[in-house]
Parts: sequence; C-alpha cells; structure tokens
Amino acid sequence: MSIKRALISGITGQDGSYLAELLLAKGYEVHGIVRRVALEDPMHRMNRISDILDRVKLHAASLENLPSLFRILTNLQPDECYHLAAQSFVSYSFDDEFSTMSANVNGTHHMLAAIKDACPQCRFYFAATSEMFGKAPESPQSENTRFHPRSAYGISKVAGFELTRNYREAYGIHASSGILFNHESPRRGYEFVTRKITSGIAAILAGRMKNLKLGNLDARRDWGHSRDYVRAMWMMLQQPTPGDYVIATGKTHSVRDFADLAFRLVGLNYADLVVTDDQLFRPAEVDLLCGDASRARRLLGWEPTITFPQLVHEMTANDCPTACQPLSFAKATG
Ligand code: GDR
Repeated sequence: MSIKRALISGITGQDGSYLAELLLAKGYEVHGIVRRVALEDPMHRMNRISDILDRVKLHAASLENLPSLFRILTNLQPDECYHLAAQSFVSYSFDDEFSTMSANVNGTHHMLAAIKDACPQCRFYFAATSEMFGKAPESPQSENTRFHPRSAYGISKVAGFELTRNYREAYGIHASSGILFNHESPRRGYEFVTRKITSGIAAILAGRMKNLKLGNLDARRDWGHSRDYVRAMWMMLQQPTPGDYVIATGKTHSVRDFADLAFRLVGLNYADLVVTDDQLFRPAEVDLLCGDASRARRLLGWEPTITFPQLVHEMTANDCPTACQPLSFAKATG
C-alpha cells in the first residue's frame, strides 16, 4: 500500500501537534502549512512540534493567499487535509471581530476552493466547534441542535461549517466537520481558562503572583483531552462518506470545578486565591455546553478515554511538577 500524505493547517497548535504525532505513528507522510514568521522564530512558535520537526515537512503560506495554497496543494496532492488554523480565542474575537471573521471565513473558503481545483480527491476536515451552539436551546447538544453563536468567533465557524457542507454537496468533495467541544492538554495556550488556571497556580507557588484573576466561574463546559479528539478527526476522514460529528465527553463542569480540583491537587484552596475580575467577563457568554457524541460513537466507534479529573491532573502536574499530588490526594482532601 502506498504511503498516505496528509497536510495540516495549524500544525504548530495544540491539536495540530497531537494530530501530526498520531499520523506519523500511523505511517503517514506529514506536511504542515505555517506562517513565515513561524519559520523565522522556531524556538517560540514551534515548541509543540520540536520533537517531530525532523519528520514533518513545513510549507510557508498564508491562508489569506489563495494562490499560495493552490500551489502547495497542486504540488503535494495530499490524500487528507486537516484545516485547523484559525483565530481560536473567543475573548479576542470580541476585541477584533473583523480580523476574526476574515481570517476564519476566508481561510476556510480558500482551503476548500484550492482543494476543489488542485486536488478534488483529497479528503477535507474542518475544525468546527461547540461555540456554534452558543445559547443552545437544548442540552445536550447534538448534530441536530440549532446554532445560536454568541461571538464573531462562533459566527465565523458557522460560516466555515456551512462552506464545508456546501463544497460536499455542490462539488462532491469528501469534506467533514468535527463539532468539537472544549478540549485541553498540557499543550493548551495560556490564554484559555484551563491553562490559565494551571499556569497561574505555578506562578502563585513560585511567588510570582499573589492571586489569580478569572472571569465567570459559573460557565460550564464539556472538557475533553486533545489527544482523544484528534483521533476522532482522523476517524472521520477514514469513513467512506463524509459527514458532521459532535465530539464531546457528555459531562459538564464549571470553571469553578476545574479551579477547585487543580488547586486541591497542590494542597491549596481556590477560594483563598481566585479573584473575580469584571473585565474578564464576556459581553455575551456561553453559559452551558454539554455534547451528545452518540453519532460519533455509533458510526466511528469513537470514545473519549481521558476523564475530567485525569485531564486536570495531567495539566496541573505539567505546570507544577514538584507540588502536584496524585489524584487520590485531591479526593481525600476534597
Ligand atoms: P472557550 O474557552 O471560549 O470555551 O473556547 P476558554 O477556555 O477561553 O473559556 C472557557 C470559559 O471560561 C470562562 N472564563 C475564562 N476564560 C478565559 N479564557 N479566561 C478567564 O480568565 C476566564 N474566566 C472565566 C469563559 O468566560 C468561558 O465561559 C474554546 C476555544 O478553544 C475555542 O477555539 C473552541 O472552539 C472552543 O473552546 C470549543
């Protein structure tokens, strides 16, 4: 059998790095699209893929530049393309709606248009999101739940989702969307709340910070592990027909629950050290997300393997390696 070739946009991010590792382990030839600035500053911008840099091939291109994507896809003729690159920080999308919309919508549109003309046989994955549900009319949310996005980010992802569906229906592209609920790991960016908490604890322990400022502690999310979720991406592209799948654990926890467990793991009480800051509340919040992944379970055979307490423990142990206790310690003291 010939070696499969995959192209990943966003390969330097949390999901891109885990996906590249998964595909390499499966024997794929792995290529990534990166911005030129990343190639110029590999120490900072490629830290998540430093261990596999000698096994992946990187191509400098901008998602805003359709001809550059067309050239790469024409030359490479990949079997699979995973489009993960985006402005993915919801809070930032309130500060700069226009760049978020243009990067996320045009980036996806350009990828799809380039695939259609350069390599129509290539299977395409779009990173959709639970933020498309936003103010969800029901819980849990499934592929049939109506979208009600609450941010420019969520709106841009609904547009990307619809573009992906349209290229599937209009041009016969094998294009699938994964509606992924929040997924974290020790590789998560510091701006997202889970990593902000675990890295904040490390800063408190080191005496660099007196307390940790957070926004809405009552927001609830369905948190899984990125390693589990990239497996679902790959499974979607192995199906004979393309489709859309919710990927979630089906369990929901509050930001407070995350902070409570993470602080307990190092023997601290979050209530003494977390301060609520009104500035960190969003103009329109998504209060509760909880996913129903039964379609993925049934058709892909996908199951999450890492539980919420295991996720919190892995992230806390990564940021606070000497202070973090085993999970059983947090249970005993909680
Ligand atoms: P989210 O992730 O917006 O759900 O999107 P984030 O971790 O930023 O927020 C989760 C919830 O925590 C509340 N919150 C805070 N959030 C941040 N970042 N910082 C804080 O100080 C803070 N305090 C409370 C937020 O209000 C929110 O309710 C993530 C991203 O990865 C998206 O790209 C992805 O599509 C979705 O998950 C699924």
